[in-house]
Amino acid sequence: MTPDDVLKGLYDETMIGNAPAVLELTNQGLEIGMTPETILFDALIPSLEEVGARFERGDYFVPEMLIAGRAMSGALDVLRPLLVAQGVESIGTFLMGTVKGDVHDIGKNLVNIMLEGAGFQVIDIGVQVPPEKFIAAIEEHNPDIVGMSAFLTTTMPMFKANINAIEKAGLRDKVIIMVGGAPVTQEYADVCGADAYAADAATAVRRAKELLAAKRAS
Ligand code: B1M
Repeated sequence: MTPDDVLKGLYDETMIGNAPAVLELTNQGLEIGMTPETILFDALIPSLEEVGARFERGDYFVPEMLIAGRAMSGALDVLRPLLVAQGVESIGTFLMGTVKGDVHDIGKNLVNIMLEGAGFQVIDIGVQVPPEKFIAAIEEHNPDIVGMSAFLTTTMPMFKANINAIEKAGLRDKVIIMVGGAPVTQEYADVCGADAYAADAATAVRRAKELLAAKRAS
């Protein structure tokens, strides 16, 4: 099998949510020397983007999105240890959650993997996280950065609700707040009062490092 066969197979099998085939192809790709990044960015993510486009056109429904998402998550489990730096000393703590009302977690998990790969200690508090859970986790873990993901236009307002609650709890000055997720924009992040926005996992890592350096310098 050539790398192109693997990429095409991964794209097609993710699209139809064939989790065993996606797992098998991921392992085969790695065996023939493909990088985890190639598998992720040249096959898995484009395939999920097409799944979303089909859903928008009415060609796919929630079950199809669900099984495609599960197939991608299975591959991420294999890629995670390869993308995450081993034995690196933590450069900072990043608390991450998907906001209340939102169950999407693939993008959040990918950002987490990249952050861990860059040396952050990531505390993932899961999906559908209400403001009080963010606050309890900040009090417990004392993170440098709090990350919030939202993937629906209907759940994006939870950023502001969370930030208000963090302010009310007297914790706003202690943490940097970063937001992201498919429908989020820099303008929306500014309106919510977040300190930073990132459109993708690589940018999230870069912004996190910049913000941390600025915080430590001040
Ligand atoms: Co949903 N869904 N979904 N879905 N789903 C989207 C998001 C949608 C865009 C599809 C579409 O219409 N094209 C649409 C939202 C439209 C909108 O509001 N703008 C949508 C909808 C409508 C829904 C439901 C309402 C459908 C319904 O029930 N009628 C429902 C809502 C459920 C809920 O949350 N309450 C729903 C359900 C689901 C499933 C459960 C079936 C499944 C989720 C499985 C899971 O996550 N475990 C699912 C899926 C798979 C998708 C799509 C197809 C794929 C999402 C994904 O994983 N993308 C998605 C379509 C799409 O995005 N094209 C869609 C890959 C991922 C790597 O990218 O998530 O963008 P992304 O993450 C990126 C960046 O956003 C960024 O970095 C990541 C990596 O580069 N990022 C951050 C993310 N978090 C960040 C945080 C940061 C910084 C950057 O700082 C803290």
